[in-house]
Amino acid sequence: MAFMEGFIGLGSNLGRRSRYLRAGLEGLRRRGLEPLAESSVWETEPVEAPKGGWFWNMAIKIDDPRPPEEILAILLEVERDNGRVRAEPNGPRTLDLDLLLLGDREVDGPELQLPHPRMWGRRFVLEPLAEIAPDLKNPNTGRTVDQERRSVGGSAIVRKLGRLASC
Ligand code: PH2
Ligand code: MG
Ligand code: MG
Repeated sequence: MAFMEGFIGLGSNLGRRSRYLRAGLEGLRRRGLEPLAESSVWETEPVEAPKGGWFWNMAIKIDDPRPPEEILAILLEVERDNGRVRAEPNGPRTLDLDLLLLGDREVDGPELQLPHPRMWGRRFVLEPLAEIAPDLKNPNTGRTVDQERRSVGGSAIVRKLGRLASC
């Protein structure tokens, strides 16, 4: 199995957000998903998640030979280890780990879609991702992450906080 570069979006809007992001990265590392690049942390207004507080979002790059379903299983396990409870759609969460892209893999299943179908319209995904992968292409439009970031609509507020280590 060839190694494939992939990107994971992290989010937290419940409890000590810095703690959950740190614990999430540590959980991924322990399972061999080493973050090869790490964006800043961004504080972001909730989008279609009316019940919770503001999010901390970030993105990381990985390079891994495992199939997407196996990577997804790891993400769900690390979420569960960090107290994630799925009580309702888009409810408040200690830790959300979303596989955004994995090489050129296209997946359209009930549990996993790649590229992540909603990522291109979300500033809370594109701002952090553009820090670590500005030239990556959206296969649907041929536009880069940075171009998509600059033209993404919506008025959701995002604010760059800095590196997780200093948050
Ligand atoms: N995640 C969602 C829904 N809404 N809003 C922000 N700001 N950040 C998120 O990570 C987020 C969201 C579904 O996972
Ligand atoms: Mg999500
Ligand atoms: Mg998720």
